[in-house]
Amino acid sequence: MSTPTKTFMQHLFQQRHAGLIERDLTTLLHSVATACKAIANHLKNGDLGDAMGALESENVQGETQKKLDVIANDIFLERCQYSGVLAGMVSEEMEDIHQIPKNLPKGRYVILFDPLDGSSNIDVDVSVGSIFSIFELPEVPEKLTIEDVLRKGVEQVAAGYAIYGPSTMLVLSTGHGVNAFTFDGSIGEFRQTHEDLKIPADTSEIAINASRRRHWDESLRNYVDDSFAGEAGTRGRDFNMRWIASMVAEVHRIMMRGGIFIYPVDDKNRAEGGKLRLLYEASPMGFLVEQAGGAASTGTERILEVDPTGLHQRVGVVLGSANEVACALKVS
Ligand code: P6P
Repeated sequence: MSTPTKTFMQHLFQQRHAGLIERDLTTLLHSVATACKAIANHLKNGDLGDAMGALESENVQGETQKKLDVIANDIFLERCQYSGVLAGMVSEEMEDIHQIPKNLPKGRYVILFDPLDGSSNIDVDVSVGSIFSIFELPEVPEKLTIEDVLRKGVEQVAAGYAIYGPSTMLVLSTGHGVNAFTFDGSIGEFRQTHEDLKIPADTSEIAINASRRRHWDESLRNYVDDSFAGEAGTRGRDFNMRWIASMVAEVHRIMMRGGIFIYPVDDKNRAEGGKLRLLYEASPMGFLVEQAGGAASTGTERILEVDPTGLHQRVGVVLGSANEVACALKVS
């Protein structure tokens, strides 16, 4: 009989036994995996279930909430706050820090998450995902404060995402490389399918919303125009473009085969600081990309070195294949 692939939990147990991660982080990541399974279960029924469509409400970002945005957020809260290892939680869908209910034990970890990224794609059955970032505090706080959670990305102890696509996958780094797991419905567990993912340093695949070209800074326009000029242009080779409007799907493609993803600060979003959120989108994705040998910049600085100023702060994002990110920034 061939050796069965490790489950997600067996992978975590191995890292714990090797002294790479703490027991409580294993507990938290188990809760996260359970939340992702539950969200995947809601998504797979599509319009056959009762979770599709939009609500009247808007989230803290001023975006129309999908029913599944709220359902996914509630699942993350429910599954993770009982873990007994959290000091509190931060979500794209909630304005303020979610304090752990007084009747539940607390711990030294903080999780910041986007429960359902790319949810505008749900109604058209395009891949969406959940993104999470985890920090460890020096001690269990009486009450989790903003100062506790405004931490640089370099301080993350773990980050990952689930992608709900043709298969449901969980991609995780605890600071020791990046590993990927595919959900196996026959046992109800994620099983390891990719070990120590590495992003190729070069690519010819650019993910950018080209409809915003008129808002870009000149240097970015020059980089994209040079690249799209193809073999006859200064780059001397043809490039391809992708845009799924789901960051998790773009980053997953880059994790699997390389590429560059760009959502820059531009004239239209400059007042907000950009489009993508630092703490629960850019920072965890930047951590994963760097752990896989890629690069992750705001366009002006390393994402993981940004000193956060707010829970829902936005930044520019240029991440992926290291040599291509350098090329895009050099032109900048
Ligand atoms: P646009 C989804 O709403 C998201 O936050 C990212 O997942 C995605 O990359 C981006 O916004 C898409 O933005 O402006 O193309 O709709």
